[in-house]
Amino acid sequence: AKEPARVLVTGAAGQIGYALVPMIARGIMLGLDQPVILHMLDIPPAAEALNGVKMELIDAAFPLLKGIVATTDPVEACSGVNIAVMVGGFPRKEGMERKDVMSKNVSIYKSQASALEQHAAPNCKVLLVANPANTNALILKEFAPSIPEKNITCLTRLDHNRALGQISERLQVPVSDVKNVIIWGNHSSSQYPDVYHASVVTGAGEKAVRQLVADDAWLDGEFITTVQQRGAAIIKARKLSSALSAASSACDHIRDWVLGTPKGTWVSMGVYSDGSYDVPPGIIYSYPVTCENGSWSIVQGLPINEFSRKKLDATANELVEEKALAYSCLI
Ligand code: NAX
Repeated sequence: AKEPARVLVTGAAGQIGYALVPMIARGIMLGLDQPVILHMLDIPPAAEALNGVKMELIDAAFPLLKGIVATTDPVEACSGVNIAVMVGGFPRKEGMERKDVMSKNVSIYKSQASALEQHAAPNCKVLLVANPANTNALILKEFAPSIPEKNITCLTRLDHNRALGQISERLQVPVSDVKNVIIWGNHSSSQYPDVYHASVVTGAGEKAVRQLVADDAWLDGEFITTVQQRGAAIIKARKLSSALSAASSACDHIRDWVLGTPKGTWVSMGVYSDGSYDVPPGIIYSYPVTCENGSWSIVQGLPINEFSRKKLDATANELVEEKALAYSCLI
């Protein structure tokens, strides 16, 4: 039998945490043959709720769940973890300035970076979910210099899955037959959901999404804005932000990263930019990636037309600005 993997979820008493921890305990993230020990971190005001989540995990009697650490101490939470899913953060409240929210999250991710760097297992893989996800991941990277930069990523898989979902609905094909959409850039409304390289698997081979949809106005307009604004649409409908889809996508992100992407398929991940596709290096930017043997590589050589170029640049510019804002909070 495999040794249990230790998986940290921060913000575990929150809504995404509540949806995510049972998925992990059921083997959806790391596989049905992989035992897990869940580490759950939250802040003292949420300690009682966190304990309630722990009680429910015990009550669910998950066969793969070999242990639970529920704590408000970041050092205890980070000790020996192989995977860290960072969901805890400071939400933007009405009337708050962008800089104030940034400043709170910068200080959270600065200190959690140190806890991870000092106490996580070597080669721990980190997924930042809390917003601003890309920039929080960048701060974590900066303050955890001994964690390889390839191990620090942020979640844009939810946006990727939303794009697959919109194409599936439009073409009335199963979502599992749609592949190779791309989310470029920031997990914000400046992101660019790109279907120029996407296809649908049919009985007669793969067909280009653009050809099948055959409606450029929709693809270049409403499709893009629907994916960009989907988070807001969920809040409007549910009076709460996305949780089950966010949790499920976080599992997809880690599963594909650890176990590999299927041949011929890529996924979107926010990763440290090396300048690929003329994106400025030194920001966490969402790219198309394939994964093998526990590591990702950016898909290279996709042609980028003028329409896409502008959108790749606009979302990169926003990330460069966010980075400057985050750094101004450090002084
Ligand atoms: P909730 O407010 O329900 O939960 C957040 C939890 O984090 C709370 O229990 C809170 O006590 C805890 N927390 C706060 N500061 C902490 C700290 N320093 N250490 C540990 N825990 C801390 O929010 P929820 O709906 O679960 O969303 C969590 C985060 O995910 C938010 O930042 C949200 O914006 C972000 N999202 C990111 C998405 C993505 O695709 N990247 C999509 C979904 C989601 O909106």
